[in-house]
Amino acid sequence: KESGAMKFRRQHMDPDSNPSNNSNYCDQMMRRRKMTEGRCKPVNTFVHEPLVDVQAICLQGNITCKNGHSNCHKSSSSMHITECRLTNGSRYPNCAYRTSQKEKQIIVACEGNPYVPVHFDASV
Ligand code: T3P
Repeated sequence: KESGAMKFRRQHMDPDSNPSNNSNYCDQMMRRRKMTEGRCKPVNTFVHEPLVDVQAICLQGNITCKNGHSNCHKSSSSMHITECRLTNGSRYPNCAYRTSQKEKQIIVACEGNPYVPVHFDASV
């Protein structure tokens, strides 16, 4: 079965690619990473940094998550990310996304032992 840590890596980690000039990145990746099955996931962020650097966020600034839980952590450095946002006219099963590249600090929720990312809360 897929653990929370595995799900985070599937949905949010893409260390080895830089989508810079590929406007189809989100259409391809959202499908490849199985976020267009059953419904189109409305918003999803991919992080283009080494896994160890993203895991290290769990040891960085502790803050409250959007859901009120206290296990969120904000990266001390900004990170290369791609935000995928469902386009207005897009209807399941034809999930169409806008691809935007950003450099922002990210906030993740961490759980378990080892204490690793299991949810992407926001970028700031
Ligand atoms: P997950 O909990 O599986 O990481 O908030 C609902 C989902 O939207 C959540 O999925 C994370 C995702 N999301 C992003 O990936 N990027 C964002 O900037 C925001 C606000 C949400």
